[in-house]
Amino acid sequence: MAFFDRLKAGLSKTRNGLVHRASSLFSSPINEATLEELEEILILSDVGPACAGDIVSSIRSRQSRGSVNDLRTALKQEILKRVTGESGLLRVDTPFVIMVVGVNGVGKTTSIGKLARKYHDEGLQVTLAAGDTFRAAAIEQLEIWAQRTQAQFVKHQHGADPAAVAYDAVMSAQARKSDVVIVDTAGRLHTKSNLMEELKKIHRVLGKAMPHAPHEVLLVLDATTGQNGLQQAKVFHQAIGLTGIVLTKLDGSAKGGIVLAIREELKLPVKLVGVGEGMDDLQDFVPEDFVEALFQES
Ligand SMILES: Nc1nc2c(ncn2[C@@H]2O[C@H](COP(=O)(O)OP(=O)(O)OP(=O)(O)O)[C@@H](O)[C@H]2O)c(=O)[nH]1
Ligand SMILES: [Mg+2]
Repeated sequence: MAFFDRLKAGLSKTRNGLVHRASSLFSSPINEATLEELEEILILSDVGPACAGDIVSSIRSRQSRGSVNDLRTALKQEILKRVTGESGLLRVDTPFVIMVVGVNGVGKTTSIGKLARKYHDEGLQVTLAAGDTFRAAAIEQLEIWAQRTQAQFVKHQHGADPAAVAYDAVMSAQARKSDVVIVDTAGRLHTKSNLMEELKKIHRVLGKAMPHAPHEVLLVLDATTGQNGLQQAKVFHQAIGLTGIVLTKLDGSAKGGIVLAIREELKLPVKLVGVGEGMDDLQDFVPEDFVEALFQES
């Protein structure tokens, strides 16, 4: 299946909850009742109350200026306006160092595997760092991905200091002229301050291993958690300074509207989206494609 079709399939639940639910409004006259209903639908798809209110008031004022022809187009434009911006990861240095963080089970390791595969397909040499030294079998899980994607693999034993693993990975990547280093980390609750300190240390040590590293600090968010993910993101962002979001499990979620809330409330770009469990189910977040896929019928 082509990339766009995967995205479209992955967004089907969000499309049902948002665009399909709103479709009865598209053919009715635009008045206060219609706009109120639209606002409710937007809130239900997790764009966040502030953003929903903002979209509706923008359509209302455009309407009063006579610049709205149909509601469907106006909504599409308002959504696009709010997700436009950079997409994907821009490699700025060699090795390009990516640190991946997030709460338990959101899809960090899987996304790293998919990303390694993507870089491998582009002809780049990748080094994976087994920075989750905490969870049983986490090292082995990443090692399997390294084998599948022909990546170099750097590990210490279970229970070792993850910062040391991260440091070694950058050293090893420099020695072997790897293009990309991706550092896995253990899942952690943002409310556990000692675990957040550990992340700060990994971040600091990467900077010692190489100036400007890590170049990307990606927080993986599970789209099915919707608005709850925002609070996680705020705490991670405060602790280590995120550069972007990887939004996974969009395929299992009707809460894809969270993309808008992330942009509006956190001012962080969604850089990659996960739309399934397969190797090819991680894509650069392309705003125009996202909106097109969301609105495309059948
Ligand atoms: N449907 C779907 N499943 C996904 C996606 N991304 C990851 N998963 C699944 O989510 C589950 C957890 O993935 P992991 O990559 O192990 O998550 P993690 O964040 O590394 O977990 P911990 O290391 O335990 O914190 C796996 O079953 C993945 O296949 C996605 O985009 N869509
Ligand atoms: Mg993991």
